[in-house]
Amino acid sequence: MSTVVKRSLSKSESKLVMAYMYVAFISLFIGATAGLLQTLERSGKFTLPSFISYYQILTVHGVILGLVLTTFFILGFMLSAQSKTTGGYNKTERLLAWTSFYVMLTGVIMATVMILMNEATVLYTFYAPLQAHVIFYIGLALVIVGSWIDGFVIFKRHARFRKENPGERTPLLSYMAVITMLMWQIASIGVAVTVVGQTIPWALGWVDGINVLLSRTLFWYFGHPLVYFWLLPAYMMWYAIMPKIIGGKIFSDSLARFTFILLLLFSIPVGFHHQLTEPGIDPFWKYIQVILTMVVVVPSMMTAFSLFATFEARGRELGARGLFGWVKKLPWKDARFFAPFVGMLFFIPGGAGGIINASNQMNQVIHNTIWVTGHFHLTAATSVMLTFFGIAYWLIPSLTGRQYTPAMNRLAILQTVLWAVGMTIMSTSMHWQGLLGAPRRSAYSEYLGNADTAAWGSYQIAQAVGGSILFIGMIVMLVIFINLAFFAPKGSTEYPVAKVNKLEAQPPKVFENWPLWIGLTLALVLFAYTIPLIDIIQNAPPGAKGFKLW
Ligand code: HAS
Repeated sequence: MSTVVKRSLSKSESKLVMAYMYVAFISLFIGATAGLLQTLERSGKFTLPSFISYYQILTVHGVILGLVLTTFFILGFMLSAQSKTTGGYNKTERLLAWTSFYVMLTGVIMATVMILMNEATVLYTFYAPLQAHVIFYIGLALVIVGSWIDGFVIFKRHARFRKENPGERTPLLSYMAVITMLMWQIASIGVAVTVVGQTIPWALGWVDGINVLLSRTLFWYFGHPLVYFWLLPAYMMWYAIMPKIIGGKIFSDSLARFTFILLLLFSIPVGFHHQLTEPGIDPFWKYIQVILTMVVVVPSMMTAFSLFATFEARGRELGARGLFGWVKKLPWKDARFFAPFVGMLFFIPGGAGGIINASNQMNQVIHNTIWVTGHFHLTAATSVMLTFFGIAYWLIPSLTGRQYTPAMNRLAILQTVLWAVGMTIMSTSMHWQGLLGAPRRSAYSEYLGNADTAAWGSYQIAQAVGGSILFIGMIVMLVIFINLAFFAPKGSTEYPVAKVNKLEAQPPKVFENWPLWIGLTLALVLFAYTIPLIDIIQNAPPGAKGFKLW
């Protein structure tokens, strides 16, 4: 009997999305291997070979995981979700998406070669006055410009859907992809300005100075929305795909759209919460941006509420009783549910840590300590990554026309457990060691001879243990990916998209009023940044004025 091979997208679009996925999973391997080496070096028990420096490895880890894996996975996933729910791309849109892919890939290769040649050991934030080879900066600029092209594909397809289906509700996943890319485009202008206007001329020797504070401020104008660029696709999965996996319905389509609007408005004007300890920025504007940071916590709280409601409603539908009876009714043995769910659980302490970070006085305690590294390993490396892994379990076989087999599902459950255990050990010890004052981004967090630092060594060993478990988890993930891409039995796997509750009214028309939301976003950005930026430029020290304004 022949098996029916059915892809969730057309063959050409499956190929397109898979191209993004290959880059993402190769990046996972390179970046996570660098991570293992870091934890081993920090443990004080291993020494890297003399031709590799700790900071070079740390740059590989940050750039390849934080910028390359995420960007390729996210764009691939969003293209797939939009194509699935709008009815596919036309030839021009596909061509543009391929152009975007190749522009980004060229940039990645340029940046990676420079890092490997030790010409760009500047970490993923490439703070001046650390200086890299100009090819590294041009490479990063290409990644950004390439991603913009995909953004335009997503905007264009959404607009085409509205034109072709007047009066109809736009698909939720397409709407969310538009918001994510709008946020990304507006935010990445900051990093593009600093790279093109400041860093490249400086790296080429055209100017002999750089306004460091300005470059850091433009970086963090982009840096916080960058972390939301990682989070929003996970939210897309939690809101619009997870309900289908558990057999339920979207709790509220309008609430989900409203959450994304709030995330667009408030994700950008908050970069100063990464610069609370930096001199040269007026405390009043730091205070304003801390308030805005607390505002951007609200849509995440709304998301938590919405998810609880989705789970509870489904549990009760299946006959659950009592306050928490619904927990038992969730499909614990299905890794497509289990992996993202564990990601959500980790987001509770991860989010709480973020609120601590953003609270000015507490930030003085944890800033530049390894606590911060613990924070983003909970949020980005667990909540987001486990969700991305959970997506990969069905997305890859659905694109390659293969089956998600029970054997792979068991391996995926094991992967989730390994990741959760490894991350609990590593991240908890990072948080504790950070509270004891251990610095981040340093290979030298050794015992310094006083009571506080006496315990550092044991925390570092715990981090190496956690890091090693994570490394095994990464290998298991790659085994699953390779199996689902090339070896799983031919067949079909569902691309799960949840339906809206029939009783729910149409979302308010104003949600599609893009000039309004873009205008409000820009207004908030101008409010939060205009005066401090003028201040930073006007009061720059003489050496920082190499390039007149910059
Ligand atoms: Fe952060 C530093 C503040 C979220 C990533 N953050 C970083 C850095 C990274 C990062 C990479 O204010 C380091 C950058 C560097 O290299 O220097 N962060 C926040 C705040 C939030 C936050 C307020 N961060 C994230 C997310 C990230 C991320 C998300 C990646 C994806 N962060 C900071 C600050 C710093 C910082 C300061 C600078 C520190 C310094 O001094 O350097 C918030 O958005 C968090 C809101 C989240 C919540 C949680 C909601 C919970 C949900 C799950 C529900 C669970 C369910 C399941 C339903 C309020 C949605 C439960 C079921 C049961 C049965 C129980």
